[in-house]
Amino acid sequence: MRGAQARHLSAATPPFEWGVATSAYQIEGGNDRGGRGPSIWDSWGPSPVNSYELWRADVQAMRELGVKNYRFSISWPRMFPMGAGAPNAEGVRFYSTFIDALLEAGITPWITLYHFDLPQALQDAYGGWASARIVPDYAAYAEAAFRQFGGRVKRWLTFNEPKNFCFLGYATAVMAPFLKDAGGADAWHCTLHVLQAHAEAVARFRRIVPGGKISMALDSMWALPRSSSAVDTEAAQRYLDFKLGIYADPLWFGAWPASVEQRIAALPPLPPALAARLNASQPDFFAINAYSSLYIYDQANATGGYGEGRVDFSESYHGGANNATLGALADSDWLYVHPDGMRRLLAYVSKRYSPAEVVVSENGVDDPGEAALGLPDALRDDFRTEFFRGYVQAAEDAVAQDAVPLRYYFVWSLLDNFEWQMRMTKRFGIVCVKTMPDVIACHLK
Ligand code: GBH
Repeated sequence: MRGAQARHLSAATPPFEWGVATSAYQIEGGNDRGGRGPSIWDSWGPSPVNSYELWRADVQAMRELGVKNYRFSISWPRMFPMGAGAPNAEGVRFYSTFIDALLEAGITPWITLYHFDLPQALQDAYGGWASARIVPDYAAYAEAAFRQFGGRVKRWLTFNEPKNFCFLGYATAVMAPFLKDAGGADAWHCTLHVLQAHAEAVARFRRIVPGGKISMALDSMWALPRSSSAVDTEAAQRYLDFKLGIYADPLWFGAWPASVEQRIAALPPLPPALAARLNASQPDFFAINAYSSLYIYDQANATGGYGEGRVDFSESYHGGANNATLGALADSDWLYVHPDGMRRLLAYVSKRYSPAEVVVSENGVDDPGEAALGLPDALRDDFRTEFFRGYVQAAEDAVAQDAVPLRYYFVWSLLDNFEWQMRMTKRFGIVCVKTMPDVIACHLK
């Protein structure tokens, strides 16, 4: 446990409940255990974190932290090794036992159904999220999870950050399945299929889990116009449309953002039946992963389509001199410490979408240079403590001054974990995980 951090968290008495978050692929390990099938991330590298065996220690860490909510994800290939067909009884049992342990510890489980780890079989069979064939397979998986766990688990997220797995996975080859498509058609189709799969899942959820609450965890940086000019201000709004609105607008308004519709030739139309369905069953809360901000300026001569990271006809100063004025740079090169950006993002989503509840489904930081530190230096958490001091204050201000109905705030992450394409080089845990030579939670030593 990182002592200073734990004290800070438990000392705060904010007007919202605390939670901590993780995802299956990032912490479970055990890729070949318990009948799990391969996922699209397996070949990039297995997570050396071993919650598949050490989950009792995770529950114990949460008890010590005093958090009352845990957001974790189910591994689709652990539930359905081939993605579809018969569920894997051992996988079902693993999550069922874990849920019971959480409830016994007084911790409310929040399940994310899809946090990037597609069964490899479905990528191989039809190209994963680029194909409409994913929709019934996802719906069957979701239905099985609702039936197995919905009696005990009332808070659900259908997806985590679809923009990242659609665009980084199917256009720019940064994340699995590492496909490149300069035209971007597959990423836009992925986006449509995510919305369709979400609608199918929510329809089942309403029948199977009455009284449950469901949403989708979206993410965006907060967009600051580089200047106060009208074109830069509009460019910043376009950034939000393209990063957040492409999911949030269909979910809450049943329509693509107009700025996107006008600019993206590859954008599939939103079928009227889907729009009607989304309208009829809006999310029960707005879930937002909020980390950082960036400066945006208008890119007058952008030509269109998804290319060179310029999906939005604007360009950021990502990692550039301007962004440095936001605040300190964390270990990840995109994460500048900028609490005010989270406050503005929270105010923006509550004003634009008027949700009954807002949930910060992820917020956290990696400590500069930490992966290279040995114990006990890695346990000194001054940077992270300062980060949370600022962001918690920003969240409190959003509630008190901007009337944001923020009810839950999840820290990313409970544990150091496998940070996707960065593997173990970035450490977001408020509980340290020692990975060499043995995987063991540091505080257990
Ligand atoms: C979340 O991703 C994930 O849900 C989680 O799994 C991950 O471990 C955690 O945060 C920490 O990274 O190109 O300028 O838009 C957030 C990942 C970070 C991915 C920002 C896109 C790109 C910045 N996102 N990143 S930018």
